[in-house]
Amino acid sequence: MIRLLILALLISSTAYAGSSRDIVDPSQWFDGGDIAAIDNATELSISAWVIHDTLAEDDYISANANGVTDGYLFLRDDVASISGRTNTYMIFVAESTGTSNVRVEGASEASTNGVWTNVAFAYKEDTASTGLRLYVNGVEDANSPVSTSGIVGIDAGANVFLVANAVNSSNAAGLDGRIAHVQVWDRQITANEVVEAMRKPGSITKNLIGYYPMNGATGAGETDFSGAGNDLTDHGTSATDTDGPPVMIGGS
Ligand SMILES: [Ca+2]
Ligand SMILES: [Ca+2]
Ligand SMILES: [Ca+2]
Repeated sequence: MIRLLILALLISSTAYAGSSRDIVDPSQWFDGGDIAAIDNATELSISAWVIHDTLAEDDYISANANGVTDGYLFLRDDVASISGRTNTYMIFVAESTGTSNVRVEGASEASTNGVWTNVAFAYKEDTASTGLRLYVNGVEDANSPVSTSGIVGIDAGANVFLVANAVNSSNAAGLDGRIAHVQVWDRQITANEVVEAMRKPGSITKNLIGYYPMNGATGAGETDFSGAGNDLTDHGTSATDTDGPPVMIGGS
């Protein structure tokens, strides 16, 4: 009985990695520089845990874009521009070689405030039916997937990889809330991998080109734990928060 109790305590003590960055827009965000692996990606996936402090505005999770003409934008969208659905997530991809773009606008009320939520997209260029997928808390959105046929290349040129912002300058569409365990792959990860990466960040290592627990000190940037060396630079002075999402880290 005592042995079981100790085991339970050990498991519970390792099951929650309590840290995140508490970000206030418009003046706090991160950039990872101009990453060739993203510009040249034919496939790309990103997973992040987020909390939104307000539902009154957009909150960018990540972007590497030249406006709306090249690259990708990944955000909490207060009102989706085509469907009109509200309080949702959106992944938008615009090809670099032409003028086509594709998006998934999620279901209304997919995004709530004050609750840890895992959001992920998985993209593969020029792929009929299944080229772009959106997941919320490990479940594919009802409006996903969509075709990426004819979409080739996402190179946004010298524009940098951003976390918690849409552009590399002060922006109210940046994230107002908390963010943790941002993971980036230059591969379209599978539905099972989305769930695995949500529960055990850092565990899906194939093609992982950025992993940011977001547990760094205020002002110190964020180390890339993927091994690819794509560290993030701090903009503003977002606070370190001891609250983190319900994930398992390390040997648990
Ligand atoms: Ca373009
Ligand atoms: Ca770039
Ligand atoms: Ca915002």
